[in-house]
Amino acid sequence: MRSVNIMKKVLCLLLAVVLFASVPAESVSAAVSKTKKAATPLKKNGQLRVKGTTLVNSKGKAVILKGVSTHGINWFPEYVNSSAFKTLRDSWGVNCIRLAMYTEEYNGYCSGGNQKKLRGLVDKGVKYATELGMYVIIDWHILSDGNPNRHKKQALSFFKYMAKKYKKHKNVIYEICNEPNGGTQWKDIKSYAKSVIKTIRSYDKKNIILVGTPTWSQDVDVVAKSPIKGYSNLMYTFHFYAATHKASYRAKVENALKKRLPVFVSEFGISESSGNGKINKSEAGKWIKFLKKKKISYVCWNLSNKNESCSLLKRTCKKTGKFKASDLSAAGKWYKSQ
Ligand code: IDC
Repeated sequence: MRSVNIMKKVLCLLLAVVLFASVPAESVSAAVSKTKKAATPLKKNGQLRVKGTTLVNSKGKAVILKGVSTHGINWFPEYVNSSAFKTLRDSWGVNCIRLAMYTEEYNGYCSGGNQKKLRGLVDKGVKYATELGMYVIIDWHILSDGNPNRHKKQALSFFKYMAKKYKKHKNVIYEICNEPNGGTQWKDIKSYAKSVIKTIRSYDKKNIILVGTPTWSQDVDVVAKSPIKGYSNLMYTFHFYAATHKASYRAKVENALKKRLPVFVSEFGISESSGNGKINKSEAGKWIKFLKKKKISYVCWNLSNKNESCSLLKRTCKKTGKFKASDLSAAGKWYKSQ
């Protein structure tokens, strides 16, 4: 009786081995890639925090966010959709979306735009990113308004709304002022930032907050001399456009890192700083190599088909998702290949 049982077991085992060996290699790799797909960027990394100058995941391991920024969501709301984000995640390897909401330009949040509608767009963007397990930056995109204090009251109520709503989301990042400019000094930005950070932190204790720096978010070296004290998980933004900003700007970042300032590139392009003109792939390559070496996260401007060389889509591309190689601009092709 016992030997019959053993025989049965041996036969079963043999059968299993034969069956496994006959499964075509493709379906094994399909199954593997399916499990890989299931592990979204968010599942893999969970709650992010800042350790020293680096962004780390829930296990304390360094993580680099590689993102794409929308154009202004008030100009190009059509790209805030799940299919676009999914394409970026699955075929570009993007793990972070930046939702740029202009405050001043073209019906911006503080210049006559429909605030309820704009908040709704941000909410939609956060929802899609969350469903896809991607990180998402809520960007208060000051630009021609120069000094963030100009719309400080509105910023406080906007971030109060967002932080209250997203305090339990592990994938939300707040960017409180895109690019201070027009001679706005660090001390002015710092005082604005302290108020906004205090408001955010009274609801959301953990998520990363990105603080803009003087001169279109480039003077990280200046900020490094007197960073904001008393809060954790703050990072400072550095922006560059590769055809304009080269080695001397990398030196500014190095300088800031040496002084232990956590830096995050929440916007860059490979065109000139106007967003147009030539693109410079070789300089862009140097930047990416540098950022990877320093473990700095980066987000590329921008997902739209606007007729500008910084746009990632061709002017003729009318699609708002499922982009193919033929839909991409030169900048888009370059970024996807990274
Ligand atoms: C540009 C857009 C362009 C728009 C302009 C508004 O690409 O379509 O007309 O803003 O003034 C930045 C800004 C970002 C700029 C971008 C390119 O953060 O808003 O977008 N840029 O000029 N800083 C440096 C370059």
